[in-house]
Amino acid sequence: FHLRRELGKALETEAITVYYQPKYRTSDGTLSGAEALVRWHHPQLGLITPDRFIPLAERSGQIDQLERVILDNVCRQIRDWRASGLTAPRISVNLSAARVSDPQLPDMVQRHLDRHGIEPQALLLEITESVSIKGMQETIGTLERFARMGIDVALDDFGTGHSSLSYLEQLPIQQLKIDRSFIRDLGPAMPQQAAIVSSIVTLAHNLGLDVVAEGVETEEQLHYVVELGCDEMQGYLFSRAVPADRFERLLGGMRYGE
Ligand code: G
Ligand code: G
Ligand code: MN
Ligand code: NA
Repeated sequence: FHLRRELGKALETEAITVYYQPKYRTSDGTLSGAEALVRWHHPQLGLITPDRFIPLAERSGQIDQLERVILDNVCRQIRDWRASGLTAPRISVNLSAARVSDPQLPDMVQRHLDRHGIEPQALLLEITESVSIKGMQETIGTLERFARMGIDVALDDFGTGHSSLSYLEQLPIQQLKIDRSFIRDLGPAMPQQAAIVSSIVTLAHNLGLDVVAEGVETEEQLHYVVELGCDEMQGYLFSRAVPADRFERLLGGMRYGE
């Protein structure tokens, strides 16, 4: 298979779909949002995960089109949920690091919101720490546009990049997602790990940012992220990313564990 050509075909059809992974408030276990995670259903190859095709799309120049398809999918889904009487929580959409410095991006997002009659606050955008230093001024400009539009931005995978602290100070963002590698090792055997997470939470809160713990897989990790003051949490302990029709079942106001 020529994956690039196959992706081109997929972008013209219904083969690209979006799964949703729920996020919960640590304070009361209620649903706070969901992260949109793209999936590609190939007729012969089966389910292809984004680690395989996002980098490909970035190299091949198909990322713009892929991003439009994902945003259209998410905005349409929010509209459909509302039409059937469901209240969708805020949906986080990942933006490719390669695209964040693009000055056209805010207009593209606004067009999708308008097309489906969705207000900007229904979305949250996730950017990764690997946004290039080279495009830093452009990135700041783009994020300021999003802020004026009323769309919050999260810094994803926090702690894995190289310039975390200078980014935090410069980027106009509202949320910080602690990378799952920090959550994985939380436990009595590794008190240093709790110290690191605790420091990140304090730093973020002092900067006025909300903190999301990613990759919570065990009850013990859950205990730690609550104790350490994270505001929201997400991970396999609660749910993997699931198709929209399965995510819908969570929209009735249920708490984790109920
Ligand atoms: O969904 P999964 O856990 O397999 O995601 C693997 C990687 O692909 C993660 O780094 C995730 O951020 C990225 N990814 C998933 N969905 C999207 C998307 O819609 N856009 C972008 N740019 N990246 C995504
Ligand atoms: O890079 P980003 O943080 O957007 O990546 C999200 C990825 O993390 C998705 O591939 C998603 O499936 C994965 N993920 C979500 N929760 C967990 C978890 O609890 N454990 C692990 N190992 N991966 C997770
Ligand atoms: Mn993410
Ligand atoms: Na992440």
